[in-house]
Amino acid sequence: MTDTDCIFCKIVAGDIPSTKVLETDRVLAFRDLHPKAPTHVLVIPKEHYRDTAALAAADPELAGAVLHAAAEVAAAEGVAEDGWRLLANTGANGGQEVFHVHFHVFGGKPLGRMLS
Ligand code: DGP
Repeated sequence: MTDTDCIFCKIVAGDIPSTKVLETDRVLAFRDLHPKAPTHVLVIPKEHYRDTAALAAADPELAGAVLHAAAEVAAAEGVAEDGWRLLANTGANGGQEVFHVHFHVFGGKPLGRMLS
């Protein structure tokens, strides 16, 4: 399942270049174009789902595979021990700009607290 107008589907297809850090048969991780931390990687399912809710409803196993890949990325980037952040902006109020579900992996510096 792909969306011909989707930037991340084009990255999966290789039509838009990206710096890949991890790839499995169903999951891709690549560096964010505008990094907000020393490690800033996007982890996506190769199949197109618009957001976290759609992915979780349609394919919980794939959602788990994406989560597993995010932890592998953190370990491979060397940020697992010091800590890292996983973020999924969801929908307009959540600040989502690209409507192909993705998880941001941030690390490599103290990230501060979002909630206090
Ligand atoms: P979000 O607000 O959660 O939808 O963030 C989308 C992220 O996607 C944003 O941090 C920038 C990144 N991004 C957008 N277009 C591209 C692209 O073509 N390549 C890469 N590597 N990242 C992109």
